[in-house]
Amino acid sequence: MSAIDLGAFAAAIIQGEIEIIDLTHTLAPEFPTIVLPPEFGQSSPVRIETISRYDADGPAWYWNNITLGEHTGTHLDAPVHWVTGKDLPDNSVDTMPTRSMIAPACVVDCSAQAAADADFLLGVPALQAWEATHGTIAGGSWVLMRTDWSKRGPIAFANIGPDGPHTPGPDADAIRWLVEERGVLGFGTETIGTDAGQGGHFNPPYPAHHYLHGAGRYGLQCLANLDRLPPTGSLVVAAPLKIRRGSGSPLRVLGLVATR
Ligand code: 23J
Ligand code: MN
Repeated sequence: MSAIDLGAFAAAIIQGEIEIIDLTHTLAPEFPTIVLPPEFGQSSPVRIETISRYDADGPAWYWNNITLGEHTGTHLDAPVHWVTGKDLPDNSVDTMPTRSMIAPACVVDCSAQAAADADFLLGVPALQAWEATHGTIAGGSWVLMRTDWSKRGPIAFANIGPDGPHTPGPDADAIRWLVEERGVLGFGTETIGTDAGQGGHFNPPYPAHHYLHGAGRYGLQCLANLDRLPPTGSLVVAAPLKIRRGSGSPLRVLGLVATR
């Protein structure tokens, strides 16, 4: 008998004392895929093609072939995704330490600011204000930026203007501070990237990708239901597909929340 009581943990799940919240969007062709400036390569959208459905191609079975970009739907970014993380050890989804696949989460509610300004940027002062209320962000935590972006329809979700996408995200100082001063495991958003829509114009370009992955940390994008997580105290389960040398992966993300 171990001193750590996993039986009590399992019983709490069975009895509904720990709620398991699905932080994942349904993988489907309708869900927006990131669009980069036209001079760059583009992600495949999601395709789901039926092989058979209890028909001549398979009288008793239903199955599909799927086509996915690594960065489609709710997905994880590994350090190798960015040039700053290209030479780090264990930097792809297949070598991600399993220890990093379950971690506590700090949820920063930016929903009001994002509703007022699609280009809202989360900065260090707002993170320090969050800490004054909820306590210091612990090393090894996910920091999840709640914007309620997941509640938008596809057009408003992508929010593409003539000058590119307009979606909220962290500023460069905030991400560097979370990585260097707080030692976070990663940063998660409800939007299509860990960076703001206009993040390609920041210094450095795409600062969340730059700093997170350069330090061996992770990103989560297109999260859902962050409004159902408390600011502190939840656990996030995020285990990517084991794609050989994969830069990222769609995945099921779960939030565990104690109900008493
Ligand atoms: C490639 C280039 C730039 C960006 C991205 C991918 C993502 O947002 C992603 O899904 O990692 S910003
Ligand atoms: Mn990605």
